[in-house]
This record gives sequence, C-alpha cells and structure tokens, in this order.
Amino acid sequence: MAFVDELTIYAKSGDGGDGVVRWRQEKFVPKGGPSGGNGGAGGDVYLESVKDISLLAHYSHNPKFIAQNGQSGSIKSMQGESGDDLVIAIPVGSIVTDKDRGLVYDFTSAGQKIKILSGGKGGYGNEHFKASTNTTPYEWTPGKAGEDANLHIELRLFADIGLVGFPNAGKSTLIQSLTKSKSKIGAYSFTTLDPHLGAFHDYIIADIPGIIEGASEGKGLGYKFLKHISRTKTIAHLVSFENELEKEGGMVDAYATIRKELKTYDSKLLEKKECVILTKTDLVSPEVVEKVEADFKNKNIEVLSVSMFDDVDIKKVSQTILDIVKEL
Ligand SMILES: Nc1nc2c(ncn2[C@@H]2O[C@H](COP(=O)(O)OP(=O)(O)OP(=O)(O)O)[C@@H](O)[C@H]2O)c(=O)[nH]1
Ligand SMILES: [Mg+2]
Repeated sequence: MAFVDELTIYAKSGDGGDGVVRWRQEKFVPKGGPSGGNGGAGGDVYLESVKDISLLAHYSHNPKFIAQNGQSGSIKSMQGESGDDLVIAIPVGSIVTDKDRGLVYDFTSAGQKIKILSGGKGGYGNEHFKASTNTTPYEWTPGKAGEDANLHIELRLFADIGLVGFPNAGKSTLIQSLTKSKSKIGAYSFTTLDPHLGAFHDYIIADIPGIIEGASEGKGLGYKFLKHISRTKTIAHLVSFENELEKEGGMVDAYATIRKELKTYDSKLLEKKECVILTKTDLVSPEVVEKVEADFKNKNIEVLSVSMFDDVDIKKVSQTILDIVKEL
C-alpha cells in the first residue's frame, strides 16, 4: 500500500434521537398521562493520535467517518439510547485543519484525544412538557442534527532523528542495524520510497527517501519528504565513500549539496543538531578515509567514518546518535 501523508476526510457526529408522544397505559385509566421519553444524544467524534504512520493510507479508499445517531425516546418515559462515540485514530505528527471552523489541531505525541464534533442533543418527549396547566401535552421536539466537517490531515513525522543523504548512502541499512525497522535495502538509488520509523532505545528514527540536488524545487522523491525532516529533532547526515567520493568536489561538496537543499526548503532545518556519518569505509583504503576526514575537519565539520558491516562501527554510530539525541 502506498504511503499517504495527506488526506481529507469527512466526519459527522450522530444526530440526536427525537422525543416521542406516548401515554401511560393504566387499567381503567383511559389516558394515563404523558410518558413519551426524550431522544438519546448522537455520538461525538474524536481524533486520537497513535503510533502508526500507515493509517492515512488505510483510510484513503473510504475517508468517511460517521458516528451513530441517538435513538428516539420510548414508552414509559424511557430515554432513547445514545449513539456510540466514534474515535478516529490518526498518526502522531498529524496536523488537522477544519477550514470551515478555522481550527487547527496538532497531534505532537501519542494518546492525544480531542473531541472535534459533538453529537446532536436528543429531543424532548411529551412527558417533558407536563405541567399543571398542561396535563395532556402533545408537544415533542426533534433531535438536533449532528455536526459535520471536512478535515484536512497532513502528516509531518515527529521523529527524534531523521536520516538524510543521497540515495544509496546506506540510510536504510543503518536504521536496520539500529532498530527492528523493515526499511528496504537495495544496491540502487531510491530503494526507499516511503518514510519508515524505527524505535531506537527510547527514541524514534525516521528513514527518509534519498534527497537529490534540486529536491527543494521538486526533483526526485525528496521534495515530498523534506517536510518530514522539518519536525525531526536531530539529523544524521550520511555521505557514502562509494557514490560521492568520485564526484567533483568530493564528499564535502556532496554534504554541502544536501545541506543546500535543506536550506532552500526551510532554512530552519540547518539549525537542527546533526551528526555527519561517512559510510562504506570498507570500499576504500584507510588513507582515503583519512584524507576525506581531513577535508571535513578543515571545514570544522566533525565526522564519524563507518562501515555498516562492522559491528564495532555500528556500536560507534549508535553511541554518536544517542549522544546527540540525549543532549536535547
Ligand atoms: N560496502 C558497503 N555497502 C553498504 C554499507 N551500507 C550499506 N551498503 C549497501 O549500500 C546499498 C544501499 O543501501 P541502502 O541502505 O538501501 O541505502 P539508502 O540510503 O537507504 O538508499 P535509498 O533508499 O535509495 O535512498 C545496499 O546495497 C547496501 O547493502 C556499508 O557500510 N558498506
Ligand atoms: Mg533507503
């Protein structure tokens, strides 16, 4: 199922049940007084944030959510049953806009539950209108209609660490080494087509599709996903010895290119704490690694060089990433 991070849903709370006109049935009493019950209230609609970034995709084929109506009142003064409330689960990181009411809800952590639409109140049955001056009331009122809304949901992931870099840099390999995430790995560019989240200690890592030059203007897949970096707290920036070394300007330039894309998209992205990880050291000689590390050092950029096929290196990356998120 394709990843969906923007969707408009229609939601409606339940209508209130109608009040009714009934009379008490008593032996030898022809009309035993009013006993029509009130209608039950319609169900409310809530939004609740949960940790599941795939939810919007599930909703996309039928984005309609309608809470139960209240039942009409009944004989013997019985109130109609209330409609069940409806709770719509949405992914953490969703920004929900109700344009007609001018409301915006931002779900920044799991378990936030907000009532967005109230069910209609039940109407009154004739018993309600009983008075000394009105012993046989025929009045009743209908239930109030529920409310409805078109809600625009936009997901902006809320991870602690976002992995960024050119395609093929080893981002998915890293998230798989550190977490149980099943992000796809492949020896080609754009293996990852959708963001993936993984739990790393108490933190969440987001594996984001590769970014290329021009992404901020819409090139490649990156643009669609740059917004997800906007709310990740820190960035792990991966640059690989395999793909970027031979490019003009080398790895330092490759790093600068991605930074430029982040800046063009939103200059605040550059203010985030980050660590720079040079990947695939096993493909080059130690001298090359040393030289590239020196290039970065000359620009005052601290780096960690690793091979994801080396357990000691994986421990080092793990520690580096932990250090930056713990500082938050
Ligand atoms: N030699 C070597 N290969 C690696 C290393 N890390 C990852 N790879 C390989 O590099 C290729 C790309 O890895 P991925 O993790 O899919 O890269 P990605 O950055 O997620 O790529 P996209 O999803 O396309 O952006 C795969 O064939 C990996 O097996 C490493 O440290 N050394
Ligand atoms: Mg990938």
